[in-house]
Amino acid sequence: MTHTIVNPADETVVTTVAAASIEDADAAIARAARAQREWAAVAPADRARVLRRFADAVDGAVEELARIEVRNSGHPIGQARWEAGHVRDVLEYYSAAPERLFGRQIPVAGGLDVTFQEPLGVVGVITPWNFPMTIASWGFAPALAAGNAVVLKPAEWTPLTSLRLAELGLEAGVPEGLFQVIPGRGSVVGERFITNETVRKIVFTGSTEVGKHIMAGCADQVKRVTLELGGKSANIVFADADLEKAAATAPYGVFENAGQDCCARSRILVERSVYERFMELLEPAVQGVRVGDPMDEATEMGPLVSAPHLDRVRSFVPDDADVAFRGAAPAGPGYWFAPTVLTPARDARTAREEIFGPVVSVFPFDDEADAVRFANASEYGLSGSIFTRDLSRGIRVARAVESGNLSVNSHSSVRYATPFGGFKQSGLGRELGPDAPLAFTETKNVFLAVDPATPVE
Ligand code: TAP
Repeated sequence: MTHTIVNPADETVVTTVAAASIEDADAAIARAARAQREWAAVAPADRARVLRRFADAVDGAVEELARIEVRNSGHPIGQARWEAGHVRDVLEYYSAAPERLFGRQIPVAGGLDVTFQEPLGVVGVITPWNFPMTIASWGFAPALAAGNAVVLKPAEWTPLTSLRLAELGLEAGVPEGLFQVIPGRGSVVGERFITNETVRKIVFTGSTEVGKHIMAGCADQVKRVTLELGGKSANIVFADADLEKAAATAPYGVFENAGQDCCARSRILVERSVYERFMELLEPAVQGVRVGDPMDEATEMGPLVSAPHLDRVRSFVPDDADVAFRGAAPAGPGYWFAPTVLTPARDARTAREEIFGPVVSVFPFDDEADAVRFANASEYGLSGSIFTRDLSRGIRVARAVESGNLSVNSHSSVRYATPFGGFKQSGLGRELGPDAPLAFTETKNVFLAVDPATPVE
């Protein structure tokens, strides 16, 4: 079986990719298990060296990877270059980990007690289509650094950069079989990661629905799992904020990657006393978002990833939707959807469900308590922003919002050196940051009995 890859900007066929069967997945997992045993025995400094060479190979291929992502996913070229550079940075960051996976020495009676961080074995990474290569690297880089092998199943729509990354790894000296990309259907290859006992952990990024299914399936073998799922994050703008800055940046907090971002601030909460003024400032900011050809260096937003996804996003904006204003989008072929600002009721479907497209809803709020209550009135809790000039309020609200990644007076979410993940149904566990390799290890405790010393006179 094959899968046809379509360029979302013009609907031309890019290539076809063979879809793996259950047997293919099993064979890859068996190869990974063999490679892992040898990798775990490689000296830490040598493992580190291989990862640094892998990072160098990615660095040399930033432009190539970016151009692949533009054709496969429709990402603007500037954004795609950032993504490829981020993969390099993630590899570089975790190349330090093999030599720093410290155990502990714990004082006990009768001997010496030490802990070891042992690799899990084979790790299955399942990625979504929205940020194919960056999210892949959050799984494979720390997993390899901790001594594991990785089998990676990319989303069917967007396998191309992951396939190229596996080739770059091999060219850089990653041992054969240690990092394999297995394109195929979620219901075939992804399911096999759940049922194959050699896979000891699944790192899944995707929808909450599939995440719950994977978690339930993993329970059968008590398989380890990390989940990065959906979001419906709030951007809270207080009356004392720099309103010009808040309005100018709000579109980029939600429309980046055409809103196909789990961290999209898709609910803007504005203090009632400045609501009208904020909307006046937001309109030109939304209309100023440059939507168009992803290969144009000036483009800020490209198309949606696929025709089915375009249909899904459209379903949230029917003809009678409360549209306040819209930006522009090209006509003609491609899966285009103009940035759209809605003013729905707080309990509307658009206010509650993740749209994963360039659609944002704006709501007035009365005071700090009301803002926090509404921000938290969601089953999700992934990210969010707070705009205020009051430092104490910024800290208070950041502590009160039930979310894994918050930023005050900016929309920053992802840095490879800081932990990333969700509260509530946005996920389980954390990726990135200094502790990520530990999530790919088991702690082993070893006690060595020491004969008591003969008393010295
Ligand atoms: P999903 O439909 O959940 O797909 C994600 C991945 O899971 C794909 O590779 C998919 O394969 C695979 N899959 C589907 N069914 C499976 C099964 N039964 N067993 C194992 N794997 C299976 O999500 P999506 O539509 O690609 O991505 C959008 C969602 O991801 C959004 O909800 C978004 O919020 C979330 N997301 C979250 C984050 C973080 S970090 N929290 C980051 C990005 C995206 P196929 O491609 O073959 O369907």
